[in-house]
Amino acid sequence: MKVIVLIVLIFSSGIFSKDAGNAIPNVTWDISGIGEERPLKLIGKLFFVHQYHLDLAFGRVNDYLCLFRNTEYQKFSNLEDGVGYEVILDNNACQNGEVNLPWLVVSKQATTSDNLVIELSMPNKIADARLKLTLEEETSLANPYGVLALDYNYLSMGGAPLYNATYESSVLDSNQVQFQATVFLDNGILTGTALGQTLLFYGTKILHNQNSDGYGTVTELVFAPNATNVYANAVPQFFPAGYTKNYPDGNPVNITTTNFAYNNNVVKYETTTGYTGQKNQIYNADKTALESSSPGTELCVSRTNSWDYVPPKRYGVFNSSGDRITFSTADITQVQTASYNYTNPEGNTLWNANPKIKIFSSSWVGTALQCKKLADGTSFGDGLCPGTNMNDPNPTAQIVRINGHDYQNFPLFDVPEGTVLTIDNPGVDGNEYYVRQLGVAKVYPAKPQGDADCDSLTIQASLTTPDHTFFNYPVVATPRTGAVLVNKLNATKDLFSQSLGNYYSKDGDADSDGVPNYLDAFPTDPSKSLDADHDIVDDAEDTNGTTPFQQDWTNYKHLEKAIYSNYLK
Ligand SMILES: [Ca+2]
Ligand SMILES: [Ca+2]
Ligand SMILES: [Ca+2]
Ligand SMILES: [Ca+2]
Repeated sequence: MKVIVLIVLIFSSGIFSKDAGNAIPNVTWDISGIGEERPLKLIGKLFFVHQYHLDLAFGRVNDYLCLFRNTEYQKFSNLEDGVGYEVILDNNACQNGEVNLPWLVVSKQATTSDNLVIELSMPNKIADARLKLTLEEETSLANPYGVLALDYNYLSMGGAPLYNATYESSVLDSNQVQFQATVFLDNGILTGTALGQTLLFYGTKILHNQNSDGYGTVTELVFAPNATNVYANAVPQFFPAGYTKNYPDGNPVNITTTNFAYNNNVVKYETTTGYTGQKNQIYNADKTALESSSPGTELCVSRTNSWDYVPPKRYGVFNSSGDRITFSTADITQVQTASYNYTNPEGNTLWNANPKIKIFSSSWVGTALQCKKLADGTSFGDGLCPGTNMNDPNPTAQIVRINGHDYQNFPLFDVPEGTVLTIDNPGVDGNEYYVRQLGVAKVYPAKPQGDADCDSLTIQASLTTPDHTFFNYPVVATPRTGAVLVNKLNATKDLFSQSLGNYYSKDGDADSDGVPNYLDAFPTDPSKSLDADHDIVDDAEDTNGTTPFQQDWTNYKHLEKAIYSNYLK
């Protein structure tokens, strides 16, 4: 049988925290009384990479292959036609958002020389994820990309596309490995805001020299149909009369092209803004000039030993009912504040004498910003990086190079998971909010100037990246299943407690009703065994139908339209 062995690609998984270790103050909140259906319990954690253009080029496919690997497919391949099995995976361990529901798995491989084909699906009340992996050649040290196709289609149950990705790798006649990917993402699923406002499209191509190094290009198109395009006046040649802003053929509000080169140890990259053709610049220490050493546009990061932090807008703030709070403002004078017992070893001058956390919205929690070294997260000075200021449009975006090392503004500290904040504003004084870390970003360590690995790499001209017609949209049918056969989630230690680590043997019959566990949707109830649509209501009692939801992407393929391509790269 073909097995999914290495999952190397560019970045290795594994996350470790650099949390300052400050004690959680005054945790009086008891979440055990909050129902499992409340958002506090249901919303899963998401994982990001700080250098996110590179992550979209490589990283997510690692995370999905990790899910496939953990299904124990070797044991349960080739069940009857139309029959799959249920697994509960530790999604967080694969850097995926946590859910407490079973994945439905169908694994097939006719003979050891045939392709291994595995489908994952997860119908639920909110959204429906379907993944299909076709593994033709296993990954190896020579070719960490293998020869495979992986598709991920994620719809809301209303049918709106939320996320769509296709990854394909092949070996070219030149013996180079080609890896291509397209990703579509509604940014609302990251920010928790309304869907359809910001749509992201990424196209990636990588050429890998077997047993060696490689290079590639990531194109990012940001579509925001309702937003003002700041470039429309600055570079009017890109915005002819009557231009639209719709995905995929309208004018994006922003376009970037990231070119990179890598070896086993490091990735070197630079980013070009598509409407101006300008490369992103790194500033010198006092920001009086652009950095001139070692092209002041090139960054270089290690592929291992990431550190992590929680971006300010990636929290979840919940009230005592377990719902997200509805308060929202971007106005610093309108925020709600809570006193917070935090030691300030850096003496951060932006952190006032009576330290308070600022709550802007249900996802945005502000601590002070602090200049930190991209190599390891250590602080520089006692506030913002030299030359940056809070009035910048995005004070966390600029990279400043000081004595050959790269620095950026990060949150001074992460508010720990499970912190209860007590609001001290007049009028709402005493309200208690529960804070979760819903997004964790991994920072790959920047290498210092003069690093030999970095200096050995040369960034190549942009490759042509695939457009939206690259998506495959495979039909992944919801299989018939029964009891959970694999359970990787020992959930006693976190918010997701429903699965309790329980699973059943495939051919046993726990309730002696004559239906083996793998076909028994109610393995402990001898009067029930069938649940065709996986809504946990027995077929005989199911009043809202028993036909499984089937995804339909017909209206979202946009194959009659080209993707916007009139930009500089
Ligand atoms: Ca049974
Ligand atoms: Ca039963
Ligand atoms: Ca049912
Ligand atoms: Ca039903």
